[in-house]
Amino acid sequence: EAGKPIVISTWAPNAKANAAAWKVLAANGSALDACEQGVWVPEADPNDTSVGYGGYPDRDGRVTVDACVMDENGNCGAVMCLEHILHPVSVARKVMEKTPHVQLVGAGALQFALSQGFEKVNLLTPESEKAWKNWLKTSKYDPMITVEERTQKSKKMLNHDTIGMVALDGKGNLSGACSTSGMAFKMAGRVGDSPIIGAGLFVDNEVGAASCTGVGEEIVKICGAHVIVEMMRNGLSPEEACKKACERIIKRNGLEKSKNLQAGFVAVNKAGEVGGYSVAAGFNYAVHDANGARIIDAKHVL
Ligand code: SD4
Repeated sequence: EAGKPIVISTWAPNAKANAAAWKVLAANGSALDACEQGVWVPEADPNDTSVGYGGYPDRDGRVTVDACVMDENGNCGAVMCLEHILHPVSVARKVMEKTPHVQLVGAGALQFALSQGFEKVNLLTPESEKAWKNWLKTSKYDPMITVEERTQKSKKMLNHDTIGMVALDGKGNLSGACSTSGMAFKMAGRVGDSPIIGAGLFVDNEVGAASCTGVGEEIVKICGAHVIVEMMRNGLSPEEACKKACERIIKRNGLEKSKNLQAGFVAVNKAGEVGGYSVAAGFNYAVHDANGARIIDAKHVL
């Protein structure tokens, strides 16, 4: 059947994550396993400064990570503001599978991870520490630097490459995962959309799945991923649904303020159709299916 299996992720560099996910899907593995193993790739990549190892720290110099998973039965798990763990997505999965809870944060999340055999590691690379020390000179929090045009100006890709991945497997089941180190130089304790079920990720096995990237505060305010799945339920295509979510963000903020923010969404439906959309120019996404891998420049509202 065309369109199945298929995986879609936020941002072009996550084509590498899709390739890992595709291996699982092509071997008739589950969408959940595919998404977990796909997300491992940027989590371990020191050059991805928005996810896991090598992620930019908060303003106090601590790398804190957020991740979640959701499966075809509507089960979900999340960790927030977790330190010292290389694969937060897998801790999120353990929260889903081994605890009566959905979300664990901070010290409790770390305690749980260690109890499950995860190793304590240092996620701050010398490069990210250097970027932080450089940032300290001005200490100006700038969540606006999220699109490639603007990052070219500043010559630094600050809040880029968070992974939101959703997949449809060979059995026709949907799952997803999302992982990030959050906005660079955020306040200590800050959590964005990425580990929030309904905001950074949502899966409904009857309809579709969605995930996203961008200024998390804006995505939380519209329940981004959930609203996209509900709009697909009402008949919109993945691309149309992602566009509507962008329009909601713009409507809330007004045109002027919206020009300074970015949010990018990706979605897949039960038929294996995929799509994405962003508020501003500069967002792209990666797709992998039986026809191979491709990068798509998302349409944007502004
Ligand atoms: C957050 N949505 O923590 C994330 C940031 C992000 O690429 O997507 N960066 O708000």
